[in-house]
Amino acid sequence: MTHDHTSTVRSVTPQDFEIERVRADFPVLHQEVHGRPLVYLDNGATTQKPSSVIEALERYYYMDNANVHRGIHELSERATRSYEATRDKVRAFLNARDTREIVFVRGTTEAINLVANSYGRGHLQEGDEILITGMEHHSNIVPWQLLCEQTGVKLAVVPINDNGELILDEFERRLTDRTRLVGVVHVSNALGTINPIKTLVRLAHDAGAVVLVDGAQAVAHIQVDVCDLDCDFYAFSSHKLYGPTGVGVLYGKQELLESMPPYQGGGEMIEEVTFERTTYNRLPYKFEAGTPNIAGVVGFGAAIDYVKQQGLGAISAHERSVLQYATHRVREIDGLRIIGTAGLKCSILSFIMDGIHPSDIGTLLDQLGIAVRTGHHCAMPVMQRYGIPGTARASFGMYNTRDEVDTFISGVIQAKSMLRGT
Ligand code: C6P
Repeated sequence: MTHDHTSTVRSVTPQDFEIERVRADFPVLHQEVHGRPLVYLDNGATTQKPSSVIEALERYYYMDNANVHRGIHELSERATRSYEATRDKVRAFLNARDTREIVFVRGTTEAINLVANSYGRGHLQEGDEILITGMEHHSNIVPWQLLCEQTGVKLAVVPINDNGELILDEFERRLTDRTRLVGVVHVSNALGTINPIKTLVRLAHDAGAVVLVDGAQAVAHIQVDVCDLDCDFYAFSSHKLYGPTGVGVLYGKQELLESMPPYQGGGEMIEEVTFERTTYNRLPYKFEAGTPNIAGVVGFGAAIDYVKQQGLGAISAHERSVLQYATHRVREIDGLRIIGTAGLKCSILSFIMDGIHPSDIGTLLDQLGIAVRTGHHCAMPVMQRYGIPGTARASFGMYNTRDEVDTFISGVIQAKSMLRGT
């Protein structure tokens, strides 16, 4: 398997990263929970926000609040400028060619639903197939199932091996001349596996299929270059990239977005409306019906600035060293099994413990001020693959430290001895 995605990660040593300075930028981290210093290890669910993002939201509502693209007054111009400035920041962040390829949506989920509804209904028909993988989040499964029910398109799934890696031979075997679309997660939220997107895109294109990448768990950890990956669609959420909730991005190649019908109808997405006929606005506005989450988009711009300031290369190197350390340390715990042991992983450490339900571990860790997520992580087929009800999951962000890992390990050991009496 070619591990092509690493090529864009700058080589930086963890020492370059001034962790205490970074932590000082995140007010929420500096509190006690149940009488203990908060150890926030639920970054896969959502990341915390630096002061600069919170201040951007506040500044927008204090000074600039207005609707975008509509008014000729000063506030509307300011709001529009900030909103569109974020679009250009996202374009640069993804190395997309043009801002017309950047559509603002509510989040990854909405971005995938947009493609399923618009591209799917416009371009797919009975007899066609959609190929996804066995490690997808529900939001990259259910929209395709809905489309299949409505159109007679078939859904095929590529299995994963025991380490939680995609079986590449099976991918190639299931990729046929009927496959019209491939939906694949960049980084699995349940396992941490990093998929070889560039290779998958090349294979899919050779077979004549377009590729949608679910980048929800990737963008905060890996430098994404959509031109280099050559993917057709890339979806992600601001809130997992240190930005506000309620904002996400659908990147789409311009010619594909041009060929797609609108997803929702309403204000903003039209050029001219009569009762007989409506013509649509140009890209990307054709896909942005109604008043968007303007404040959220402005805050998202500040989040991208912040991440760029720290440098994704430095963030990745730091997080890699924290994940390696945590992986090494949990292996010391008897009866603990890591779920997701792929050769290439980032940010996520999922595990189960003999005879203990994951939610009991989560509840006890919470009492110690340690926030992890437990359950199926909206990836039930992954749990079915391993024959388990769920996992406990620690997911790391740029501000997590080895000391926090030590606290987490002591917490897991304590939880184990309380629950098992060993
Ligand atoms: N995963 C987690 O704790 P939204 O909710 O639209 O921002 O993102 C959905 C989504 C899509 N794909 C992947 C790979 C994801 O991890 C998520 C969100 C969270 O793992 C909440 S379930």
